[in-house]
Amino acid sequence: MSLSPEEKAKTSEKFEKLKTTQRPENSVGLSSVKSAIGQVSKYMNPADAFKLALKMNQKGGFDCPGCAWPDPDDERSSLGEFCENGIKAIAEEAQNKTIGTDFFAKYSVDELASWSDFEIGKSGRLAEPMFLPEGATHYQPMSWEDAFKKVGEHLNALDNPDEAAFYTSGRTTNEAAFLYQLFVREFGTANLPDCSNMCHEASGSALSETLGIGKGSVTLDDLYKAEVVMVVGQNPGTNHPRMLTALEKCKKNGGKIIAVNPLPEAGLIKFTNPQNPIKILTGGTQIADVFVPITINGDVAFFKAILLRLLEKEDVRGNVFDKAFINEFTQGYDAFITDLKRYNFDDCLKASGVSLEIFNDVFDLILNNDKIIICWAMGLTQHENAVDNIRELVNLLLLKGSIGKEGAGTCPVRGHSNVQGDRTVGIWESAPQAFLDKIEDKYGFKPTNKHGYSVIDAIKAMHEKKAKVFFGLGGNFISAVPDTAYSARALANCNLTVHVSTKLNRSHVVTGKEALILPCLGRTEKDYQKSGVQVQSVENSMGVVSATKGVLEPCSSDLLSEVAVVCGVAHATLKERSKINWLEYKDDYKLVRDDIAEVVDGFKDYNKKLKQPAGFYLPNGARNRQFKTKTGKANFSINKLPKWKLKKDELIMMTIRSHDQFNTTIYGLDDRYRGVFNERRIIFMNRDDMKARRLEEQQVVNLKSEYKGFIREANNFKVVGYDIPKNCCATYFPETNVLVPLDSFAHTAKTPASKSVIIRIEANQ
Ligand SMILES: Nc1nc2c(c(=O)[nH]1)N[C@H]1C(S)=C(S)[C@@H](COP(=O)(O)OP(=O)(O)OC[C@H]3O[C@@H](n4cnc5c(=O)[nH]c(N)nc54)[C@H](O)[C@@H]3O)O[C@H]1N2
Ligand SMILES: Nc1nc2c(c(=O)[nH]1)N[C@H]1C(S)=C(S)[C@@H](COP(=O)(O)OP(=O)(O)OC[C@H]3O[C@@H](n4cnc5c(=O)[nH]c(N)nc54)[C@H](O)[C@@H]3O)O[C@H]1N2
Ligand SMILES: [Mo]
Repeated sequence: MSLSPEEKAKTSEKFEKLKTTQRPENSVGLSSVKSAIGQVSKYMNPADAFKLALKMNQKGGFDCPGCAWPDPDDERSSLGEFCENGIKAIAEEAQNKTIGTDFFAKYSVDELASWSDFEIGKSGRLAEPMFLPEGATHYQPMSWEDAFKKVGEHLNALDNPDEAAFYTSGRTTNEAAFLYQLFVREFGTANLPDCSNMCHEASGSALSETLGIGKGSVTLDDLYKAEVVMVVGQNPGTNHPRMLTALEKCKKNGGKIIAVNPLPEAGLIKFTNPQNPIKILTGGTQIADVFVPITINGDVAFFKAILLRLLEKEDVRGNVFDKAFINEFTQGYDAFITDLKRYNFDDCLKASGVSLEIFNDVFDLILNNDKIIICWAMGLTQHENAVDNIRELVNLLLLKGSIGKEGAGTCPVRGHSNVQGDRTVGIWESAPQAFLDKIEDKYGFKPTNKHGYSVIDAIKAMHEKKAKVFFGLGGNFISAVPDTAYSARALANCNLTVHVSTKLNRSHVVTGKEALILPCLGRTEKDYQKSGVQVQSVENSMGVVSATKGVLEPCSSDLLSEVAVVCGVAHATLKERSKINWLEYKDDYKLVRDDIAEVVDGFKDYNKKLKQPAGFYLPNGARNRQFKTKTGKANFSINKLPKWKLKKDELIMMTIRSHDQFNTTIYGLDDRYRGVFNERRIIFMNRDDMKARRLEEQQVVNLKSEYKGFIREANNFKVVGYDIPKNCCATYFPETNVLVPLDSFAHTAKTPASKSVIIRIEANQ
């Protein structure tokens, strides 16, 4: 009997051997060097590892495939911009073990589905194209030519191009992403869901509306010069370790750091720079000057409390707000102040869960400084009111005039290494008309101006059988998206699912009637094409575009680059009806960049500028106080206090990353900085909440989420008592994605509310 899609999509419920210890105060340092070496030696020969370490994030080397934190423009450490989790990301990709015909003949799709995500990830690099025929139990090999033909046949058999959805994950380079969206638009749809829909979409929505650009405004240099940096809803010690070096530099220059987070995350509390041997021996820097243990989704309330107090002071002193800035550059101030006065400070502070004492520490820093930077990540973007979270922090920056000047501004810290670049070059289901017009001018076809599917729309469309072909350029759709069971059924409804991937993942086993796995080169590998080894490019979190070039030989001779895959699929699908010579681009990626230079703002002389060792900055209006909004000014916004309430027994749950994972890729089973070892099926709980429910440490529980009358379940989790505010709890993504309702998402942006899932806990006898 074959497993149902819902069963295949479920993470393994098997327990490992959980061990917990006291949460360590220090992060990074010697233990991280050890952990990284351990990870590398599992997979790679030492000579390759050394070569990679020297080239990672170096000028002329390759861009780390991990996070999107920028590299310093000038001095870079000679040991590579070392980062434990960066090393893990490249070790994961640059491994020697490969899988192909024999592996897939041995293991059926059902058997692979029964493995844990950790086991799936360990199997090795995908080495040849594989095809799963309808009704078959095993994948079988297929030539590239036949695979392209297969995709083309399915796409051309659709009644309408809108019956296909083309997903992108944020590792895709600018060159591949630009060609991909060009193909999709020429094919005739704007169905371009991407990982940013689940990530920083809420930031993009809020920032575009208020400041006229969906990206952050600061540079690394600003971070060094800020007087106050707030790090809100972000765990840099694990997810952006090199950011700690920038925060450390800011502190050295006299800056103060405020961490706003339900958890006392290790990197924020203490940090030892791994490139500084003296510090490793003597202990690290205390990074956060003030730690604010906010309740989950208490951020609008917390910001409102700050805004209210500022207004009180302004009324008395008259010099708290930057009136010159407000008058010249903003719009909506009066309406904003009128609305703010409807709220009461005590109510707001209470809703945030923060004590008055801690609030006062934060308030003093905000009141007395105006070079303020606010950094944030998923802790703010994955709520129903995520857009409000970000608009409210923008209100604070606007009042203080803390934008578009040195040491001040917005800093949404991006996830995937090129998620920002992908959007810049056109991976956007609702791209602006001006961009579509430029495509029309250049290529002579008219791209649809209908908005396409975002991730949530695509899942619904597949579920309703309105979309019948799913194509994924990178990523692990089924494990990344919310509402796993519903989404699995959606994928299974498709006629064809296709994944362009480096590694095996769960999406390869939760398939449509037919399925293809198309293996591609990773960032670390040399990309040989007719004109020689290709350079590609990526954009980091601060809008710097730089070159990336692989240094290792490809792990299999049967891999294609993402660019070549896109060109192959486009050619096989569009054939003579295309206005574009698809096969030309893959021979020389400079041609792609010449096109990008013509179509996308800010890329003039792209090929030439890419030769600058540290890359080049894209234009950024907010950085220069040129706010390209509908009003031509920076807009104050009016945001309601979120009204969610917990019923008796309910908790609010955030789904977060452990220290040993990159999104759905599980490197290991430890979460060292939180003192958790050898287990991922855990739930972090406040000890009083445990007592009230008579739950013991390590007791096994089942989790239930009820949303609009529908109950979702995830079973077998062990309770871990932790320093987390009352009524809050945390579990790891993707194990609990099954609990995240598809209909619970951020207004305007449709980012799934993965950080505010309301659950109940039941003891499992
Ligand atoms: N090693 C590694 N690096 C990565 C990734 C990875 O998985 N592994 N993923 C990459 C990607 S795609 C992304 S988007 C980023 C993600 O980077 P993060 O956003 O740092 O990742 P999360 O684990 O989702 O952590 C969210 C943080 O927000 C806090 N939080 C949750 N809810 C709230 C809230 O309501 N309010 C506040 N103030 N805080 C809250 C959590 O306690 C946690 O510290 O990292 C990127 N870098
Ligand atoms: N509950 C919950 N859900 C979440 C989140 C959360 O915090 N909580 N976070 C969300 C966020 S922020 C994000 S960004 C998404 C991530 O969603 P995705 O981007 O879809 O997921 P990843 O796990 O990053 O994708 C990993 C896969 O990408 C493939 N891959 C790796 N490198 C390459 C490459 O160079 N090229 C190609 N073609 N493939 C490659 C490998 O096969 C690997 O298995 O998940 C979202 N889902
Ligand atoms: Mo992300």
